Amino acid sequence: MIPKLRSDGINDCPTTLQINRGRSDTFAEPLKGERVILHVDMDAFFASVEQRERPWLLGKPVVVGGDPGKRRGVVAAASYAARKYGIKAGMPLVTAKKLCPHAIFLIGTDRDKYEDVSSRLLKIFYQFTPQVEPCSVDEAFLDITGCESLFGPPLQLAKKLKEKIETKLGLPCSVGIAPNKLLAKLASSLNKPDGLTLIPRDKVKEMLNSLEVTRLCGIGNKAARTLSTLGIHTLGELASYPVEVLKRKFGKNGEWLHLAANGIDFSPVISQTVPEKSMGHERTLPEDVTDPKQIASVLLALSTMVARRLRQRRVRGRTITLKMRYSDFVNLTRSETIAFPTDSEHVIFKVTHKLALGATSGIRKVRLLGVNVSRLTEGEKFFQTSLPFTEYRDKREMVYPVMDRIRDRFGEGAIKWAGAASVV
Ligand code: DCP
Ligand code: CA
Repeated sequence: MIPKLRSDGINDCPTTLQINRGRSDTFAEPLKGERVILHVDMDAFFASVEQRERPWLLGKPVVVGGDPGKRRGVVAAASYAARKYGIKAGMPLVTAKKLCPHAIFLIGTDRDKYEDVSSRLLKIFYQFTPQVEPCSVDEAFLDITGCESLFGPPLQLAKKLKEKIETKLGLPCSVGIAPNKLLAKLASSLNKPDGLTLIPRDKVKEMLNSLEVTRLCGIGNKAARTLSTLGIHTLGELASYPVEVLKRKFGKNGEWLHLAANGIDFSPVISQTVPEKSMGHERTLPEDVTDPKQIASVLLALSTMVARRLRQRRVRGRTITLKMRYSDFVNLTRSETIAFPTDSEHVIFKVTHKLALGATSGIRKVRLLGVNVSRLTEGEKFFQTSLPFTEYRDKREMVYPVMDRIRDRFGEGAIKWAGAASVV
């Protein structure tokens, strides 16, 4: 039986393994004849990067927020010392300040710094296996099946990886090892921070049994509320619940819930390959415009077209570029790189609109507008849906699949957002 998680997220379970430097008896051969998947997740990523630069902040409650104008004043990252006061990501900074007035509040606007760490991290992963699937700015899946002859058993490899990240980048991370991605992701979250957790196939039932359903990536609070009406609170209860009833209640997701609670997941690690370097659309306007509203409506339409193409190719991008040609044929391009890859028209629009506001005077006429998304990565939507709705996600994303299906059936111009120009 797994004891209940303590509020600080540390699990005392004897079948999970907290990293224990100097002890070799924890590195037994666990996963013969199975896929071996690692999930690496940096601990309190933005906060740890800031602490690394100011070592006197190590162990202190550190909160990284954004520029209040830009990020609506929410917590982006909280060090584990800050979390003891109840501070968590997404919380308004004012609330965080009330919970812990003596916390150190930093503004984390230097995205380039975090991205630089992110790409250095990726290079370290590739030293262990070519099968690497980054799934956010500070998380990745690594398929290390068959890597034993080079690095030893999975736990040993994971320990080497953690040590390399610590020596090269000076940052803490948590690693989960399991026979599939779903369980590896769960494992990395069980003993944060600085965790190293293995879920062997023969311990899945035991280790999942008493965990709350929301511990599993893909089961959000809304699903949990519906499940609780069925008397299901733990993964053990979900695993043994009749799948037919789940299907009636959740449609095709019912079957996924059943499989997931039983620790079954066949999704492959999709290593990062970039089929196209960027995707974009541009339009010469029927007449030159100065009105910011008209510019915004064209940008929304172009952002929607680009996002739809990204979704069709199942890729997402992080660098969003606005192109503008003025009536005197002078071209201007402005780019912004966001922390998480996106395929959301509203995220793309938000960025291009902001860039356009900085590049239009209301007097100079604009002749052409273009929207481009680059730094593309492949990946599974499933794991990205765990991101909260912040500047990286938009609630309207929930209707994208429906709108895409309408366009598939009736053509690109069949449906558009209110306020979007007709540019198809
Ligand atoms: N992030 C953000 N806004 C959010 C959530 C996250 O800007 N609402 C940024 C800051 C985080 C980074 O993304 O440091 C990684 O997000 P995680 O969800 O992995 O959270 P942390 O790494 O901060 O903490 P944990 O140790 O729980 O993984
Ligand atoms: Ca993290």
